[in-house]
Amino acid sequence: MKPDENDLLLIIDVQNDFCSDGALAVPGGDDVVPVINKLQPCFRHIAITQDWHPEHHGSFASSHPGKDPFSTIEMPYGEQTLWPDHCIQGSGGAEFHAELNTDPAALIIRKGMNPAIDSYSAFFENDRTTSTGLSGYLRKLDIKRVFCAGLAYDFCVRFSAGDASREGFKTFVISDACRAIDIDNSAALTTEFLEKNNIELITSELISPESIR
Ligand code: VGL
Ligand code: ZN
Repeated sequence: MKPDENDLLLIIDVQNDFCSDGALAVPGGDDVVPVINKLQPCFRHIAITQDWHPEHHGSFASSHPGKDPFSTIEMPYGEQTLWPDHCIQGSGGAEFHAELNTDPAALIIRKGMNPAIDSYSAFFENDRTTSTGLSGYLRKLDIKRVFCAGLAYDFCVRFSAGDASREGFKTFVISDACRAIDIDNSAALTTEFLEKNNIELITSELISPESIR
C-alpha cells in the first residue's frame, strides 16, 4: 500500500506523560516512536495531536474529591474515566517524546483544553459535538484516507479513528505504531469496535517504505 496526496498520517498523543515514567504511562509507549518516525517520509500530509489540559481539568481524579484514578464518573456528556493529572499545558509531561520527529507535520492540534469536557478524539470533544476543526482542514486538503498511530490505542486512537470514519474518511489504524493502556479489557474492546466500524487494522510493513517527500 502506497500512500498518496490524499492520505494523512495522524500521530496521536506521543507525549512524555504517556511514555515511560510519565504520569499516565502507557505500557511500551516509547516503542511507537521509531515506528512512527520511519513512517513519516511515506506521507505527504501529517498532523499531530497533543493532549493539552489546564490544571484541575475535569478528567483528573484529583478534581473529584474521594475519587481514584481509573475509576469512572457520570459527566453531563456521559461516562468519563478519571485519570492521574497528565499533559498539563506547558509542562514537560505535555511535551512530545524527545525522539519523535515533529518536523514534517503541517498541523499540531491541541485538545482537552475545555476544563469541563475531556477530548480523546482529534475530531470532537467527548460530548461528541464540539469540533476541533480537523475535519474541515482535512476536507480542504482533499484528504480521503486517514492512517492513525500513537497513544493510547484504546482511548485517543480509538476515538480518533472512530470519528475519522464517521466523518467519511477511509480509516486505518497501524497496530504496531500504537500501544494500549488496557483497563477493563479496553484493548480487545477497541479491536472489536474498529472491526465493527469498518476501520482497518494494518501493520506498518504494509505501507510502502518509499519516500514521497
Ligand atoms: C489519553 C487518557 C486521557 C490518550 C488522553 O491519549 O489516549 N488517554 N487523556
Ligand atoms: Zn488527557
